[in-house]
Amino acid sequence: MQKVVTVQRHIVEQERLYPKASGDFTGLLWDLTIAAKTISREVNKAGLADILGLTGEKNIHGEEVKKLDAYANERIIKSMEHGGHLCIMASEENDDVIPIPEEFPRGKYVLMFDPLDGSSNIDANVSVGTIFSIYRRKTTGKDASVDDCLRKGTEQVAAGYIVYGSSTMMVYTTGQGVHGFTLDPGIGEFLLSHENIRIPLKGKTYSVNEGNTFTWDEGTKKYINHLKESDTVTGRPYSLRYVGSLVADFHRNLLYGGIFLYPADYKDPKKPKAKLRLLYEANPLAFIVEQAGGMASTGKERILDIQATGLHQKVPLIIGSKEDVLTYEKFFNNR
Ligand code: P6P
Repeated sequence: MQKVVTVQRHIVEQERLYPKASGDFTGLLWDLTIAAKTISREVNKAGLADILGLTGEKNIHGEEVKKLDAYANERIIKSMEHGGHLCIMASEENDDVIPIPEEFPRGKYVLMFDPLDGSSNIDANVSVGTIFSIYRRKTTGKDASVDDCLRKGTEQVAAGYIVYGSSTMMVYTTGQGVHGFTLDPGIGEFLLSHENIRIPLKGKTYSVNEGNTFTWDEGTKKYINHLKESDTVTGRPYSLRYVGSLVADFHRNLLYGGIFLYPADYKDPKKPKAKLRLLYEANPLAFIVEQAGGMASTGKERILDIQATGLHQKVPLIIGSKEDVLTYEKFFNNR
């Protein structure tokens, strides 16, 4: 019988790899799993409860905030702010950083997250997800600041996501490989189901919104056309798989191999416009994919090497199987 390993036990075992670990980090990840279970419960009954539909508010990106977005955001903040593990937080749903209230102890970690990515799909019961990224505090003194958030992705100490789909799965890395846990609703525990995930070197599917083709640069257009020509080895062109929910598209490519692309919009060649956010979408997924043997690039540079200059900074994201991303880079840079 396969050993039953809960995510809590796995985190403790991961902590033992760091002799100097204080347990602070373990507590932080544990608190995050509580928030994940609570959000999963609400997402799974969203169709029944009156939490579908819009709050009537818009977030910093001008996107309609759905009730479940707001609920997930609030849930994570309330679950994380009192544990004494964090010095500051940042969320896709909040314009500015989220300080730790005066009444709670501060810790040495920074948490940035997208509470419910892909939420425009919620009403259609399409998979959505939470994405998180964790750093050690950089500044000193009483209060942390936005400078603790504007980092390079290579400084992350952990990253992960929870995908609320046919089942709820939590996938995370602390730099010791990538591990997946499936929620057993019967016992309310995330159980190890995908130990040491490795992404295939080359995939057979690509994920991109082809409706944006007219906005792409020439290199991207040529790359996508290349994928549609029959492959000399398999004799088959790549298949298009696009959910329109980043976590769902990424998760499928992580397990099966493939490439996800959200290129910049080059309608104005002098001012290319990206959509996905660096700090709480591209960076955490880039950390995960590299730990699984894959690659994440803007087309020009490694995602994890980018020095963040804004909380909600956007970047082009090309992520997945290493050989596929390398081939994209050749087309994008006309090599
Ligand atoms: P488009 C969802 O709103 C999201 O941020 C990601 O989850 C997803 O990958 C992307 O936008 C989809 O964007 O322009 O194809 O609808």
